[in-house]
Amino acid sequence: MSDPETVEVVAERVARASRVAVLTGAGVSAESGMATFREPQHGLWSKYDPMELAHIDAFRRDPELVSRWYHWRFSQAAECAPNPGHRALADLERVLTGRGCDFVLATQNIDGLHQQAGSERVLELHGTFLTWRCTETAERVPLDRVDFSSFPVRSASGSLMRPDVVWFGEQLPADVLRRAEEAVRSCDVFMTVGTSGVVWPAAGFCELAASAGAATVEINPEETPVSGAAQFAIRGTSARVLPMLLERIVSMDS
Ligand code: BV8
Repeated sequence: MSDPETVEVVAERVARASRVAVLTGAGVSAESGMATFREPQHGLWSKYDPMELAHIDAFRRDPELVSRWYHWRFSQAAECAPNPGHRALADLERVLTGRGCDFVLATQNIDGLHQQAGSERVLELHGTFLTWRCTETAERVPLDRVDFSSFPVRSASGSLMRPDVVWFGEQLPADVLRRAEEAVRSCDVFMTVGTSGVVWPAAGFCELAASAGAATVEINPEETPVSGAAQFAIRGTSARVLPMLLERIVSMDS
């Protein structure tokens, strides 16, 4: 089936759905200028593997290096704005909830761009780098109140601070994971967008949705390890495909 035909079929499924769940990954932020995990990091950080730096053991071993990496990443993010893909997902949430459809967006991204675009029902599976927290007290501090004058980053009382993200080797927040799995198990349509499908437990969501009887859709320019569990594949970028999908859904009555 060609992409336009697939978009049409998927739009019909979504327009008729009572419950829709979407999972996003770094690919959705790529067209905002955010580097994905799989593409080589630029400049200073090109010699480091993000999968190794985004690990609790890396922070324990070298909190200064890991803190500098996150400082560099959100400094990059400060230049980035939501792209048409983020905005289409925010509009889709508004249209579908306005029609009485239950909509949940679970993201693996930590950049806050979905919320900036207007998405409200967002589950941040892997946390956010827009908040840091004290490793002693777990007190959370917004980015603009964190002291980055020296590294590693410390609180006023001198305790180590860390980004409020979930590192490899750490459990996802239990409540967030429970709500995401609940949405994935009970949805009529599940869309996985801009994710390589290699990071667990999110990597298991497409299979989980399919086995629960949902129509499953992958939106990604490339095939991924979850493509086999996706009933429909739209091989394109999220910034191009999502606005097209939204436009078709809006034109259809529920
Ligand atoms: C846990 C936060 C219990 C920090 C991140 C089962 C089997 C094997 C291993 C495991 C398993 N269960 C658990 C594990 C261990 C581990 C894991 O999954 N390892 C794998 C990788 C081998 N998981 C964990 O540790 C998780 N915790 O399960 O706790 C436990 C613990 C240990 C052992 C057992 C159980 C915690 C995982 C969370 C890690 N934190 N991020 C930070 O961001 O800095 S993950 C991080 O990497 C990102 O959040 C993101 O999720 C991931 C990268 O994935 P993507 O988002 O998909 O990005 P990527 O670059 O890979 O792909 C981009 C895609 O977009 C590509 O497909 C590309 O084609 C596409 N694309 C590009 N441009 C576009 C596009 N698509 C659309 N439009 C475009 N324009």
